[in-house]
Amino acid sequence: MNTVRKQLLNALIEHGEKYVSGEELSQKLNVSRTAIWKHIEELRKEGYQIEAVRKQGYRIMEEPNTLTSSTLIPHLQTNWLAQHMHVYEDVDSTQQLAHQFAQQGAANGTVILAEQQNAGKGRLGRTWFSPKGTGLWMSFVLRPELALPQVPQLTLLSSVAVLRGIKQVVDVDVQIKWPNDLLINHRKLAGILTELNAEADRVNFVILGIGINVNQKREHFPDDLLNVATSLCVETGQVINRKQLFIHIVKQWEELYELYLHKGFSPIRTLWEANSVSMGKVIKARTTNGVLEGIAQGITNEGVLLLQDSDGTIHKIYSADIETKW
Ligand code: BTX
Repeated sequence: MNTVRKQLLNALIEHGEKYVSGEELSQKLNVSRTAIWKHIEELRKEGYQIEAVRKQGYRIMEEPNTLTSSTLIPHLQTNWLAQHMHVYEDVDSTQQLAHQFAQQGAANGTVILAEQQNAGKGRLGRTWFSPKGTGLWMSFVLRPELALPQVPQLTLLSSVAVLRGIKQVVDVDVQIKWPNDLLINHRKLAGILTELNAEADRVNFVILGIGINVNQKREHFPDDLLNVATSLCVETGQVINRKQLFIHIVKQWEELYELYLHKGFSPIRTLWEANSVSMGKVIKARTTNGVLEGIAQGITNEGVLLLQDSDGTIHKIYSADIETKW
């Protein structure tokens, strides 16, 4: 977006419901009142509903419902996360693009967001259903100074951040399932995919993918997901403002990450355990070495899941799919 238009948009957003006069805007941005009027027309073409009242000025009535960097960035409450954004209509996978951006030197905290993914990625070669305009499908480029074994902690941190961001926007009972799912009423609301680009002992970058079902109706899900997936709209009956959700999630993410950098994983672990669906319950863990059954005891400071089997032996689970027995 043109710089003057960006400044104009920021000025209108700052004034919220109050009018700001063409005169004041023209002085502030150092352009003529005719130029202000032309930029207002361009913003209207982008979907902003801007009211103009004689002798009072302009104000924004409604912002476009689509996600664009110009509609998101002015509202961000972060210092670095999402301050650089690339937003697309239609992509194969935001993960793929984020890897490319990271290889080309994208800054820490760059976010890639898409309205639709045609080949959304889950873990272990699985796919992630990402229909147009109804979810948040995004990937963060992160350049953390972490040792390799610490990287899975970022998945757990992300589940807490997404949960907290959701709760800021809508009153709903979300729970975390180790390692990477958010559930409502035992159905999958969101998934997190952490991918790593590293050398033997050094992290080059992490691409952290977050997929959240926001405004899908039940009938929008394909048959194979009908009984396993859900969306915020299905659970609450409300259409949720995706922009607000995004803004709160990135804010929570940045705050928790700063906490993590200063205080380590322990406070994140406490928050994670407090919101986990499986702690203290009997679970089945399908690992690459077979199936283990027992009680989920907690997670370690490395983010590893502890499972106690019927003999009392504690197993450390590094990677698995978990089934919880209700
Ligand atoms: P996962 O492997 O834990 O979950 C994938 C499984 O979840 C699928 O096999 C299917 O059963 C189910 N599933 C697929 N789509 C959905 C959906 N929309 N809602 C609920 N359940 C579903 C979880 O992997 C990690 C997903 C990360 C997705 C994000 S979106 C932005 C970024 N870009 C990208 O390509 N992936 C990530």
